[in-house]
Amino acid sequence: RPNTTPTPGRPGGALGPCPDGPPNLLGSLYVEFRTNRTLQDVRNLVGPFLQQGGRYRPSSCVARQKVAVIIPFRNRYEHLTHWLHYVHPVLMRQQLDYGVYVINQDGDGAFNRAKLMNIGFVEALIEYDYDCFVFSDVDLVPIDDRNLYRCSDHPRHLSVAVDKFNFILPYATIFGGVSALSKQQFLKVNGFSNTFWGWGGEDDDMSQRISYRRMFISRPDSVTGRYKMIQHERDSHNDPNPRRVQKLTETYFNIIKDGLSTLSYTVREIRKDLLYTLVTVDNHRSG
Ligand code: UDH
Ligand code: NGS
Repeated sequence: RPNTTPTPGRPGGALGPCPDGPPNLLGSLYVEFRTNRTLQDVRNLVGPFLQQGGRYRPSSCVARQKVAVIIPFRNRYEHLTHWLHYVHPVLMRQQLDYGVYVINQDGDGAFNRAKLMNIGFVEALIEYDYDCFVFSDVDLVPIDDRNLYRCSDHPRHLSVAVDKFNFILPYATIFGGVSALSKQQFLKVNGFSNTFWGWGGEDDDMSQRISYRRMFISRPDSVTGRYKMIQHERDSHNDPNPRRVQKLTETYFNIIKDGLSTLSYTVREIRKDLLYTLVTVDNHRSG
């Protein structure tokens, strides 16, 4: 019988590939946000397994994918602390070779979630040869670790059953919250639009880019795809964008002229915490 288990001690010292199904998953998880947590608490808990910048790779096998987790961010450290506390251990159990990139919008101009995610894609690739990109809101924590943070044959929507929507997908084409695209898939759609300032629509624009480029949205089932959202009020400088619905009628014509190909920004600072890489950027409102 062929030996299919990955063996650390292969001839020449080379590690075997990790199994397709990670063996140490727990399934459904208990998650709560009442406990006060500090970044130092989380460093003490998961830090010993990480490299600076929130980097990890399994020690016993070669990960199947190199995954950059990109979080669009401004002024949400309390949420980030919960996220790091819960999600690092999940990603470790999933045996990913991964890094966490928090893309922090500098200043108090209108927030631009999608542009920050484009910036995360570019900045992560400068650092390492990632082949998969998971884009995650900072307030969404998976409550089932079988929801693998990796890429598939088609762009994948991971946050399909969120508690705030009573664990039901609100509409069929939704692509917000947490999503995963391979490098190839992301390049094929020219990334996200850079021109959605304020709340709403940027994820629907991506959903349309995906279908215009003849791809589909793949999803886990609604048990595996469960999430808890950290409750919060609307942030300042992120009011609903009054142009968002009109803009969605223009996606088809804008794919090639608005996205990675036209991305313009200035990196203000890159700081390595043990738990994440913080990239603070000026995202050029005129761009
Ligand atoms: N984000 C920040 N800082 C901001 C705005 C947004 O970090 O100031 C990021 C963060 O990752 C967040 C994501 O962008 O998870 C999406 O923004 P959001 O949480 O504002 O979007 P959501 O649709 O909430 O979750 C909209 C406001 C709902 C108000 C409900 C009041 N009861
Ligand atoms: C849609 C928004 C999306 C948003 C989704 C869920 O209406 O950007 O609601 O939002 N599209 C438009 O506004 C065009 S949520 O309830 O999670 O805040 O992701």
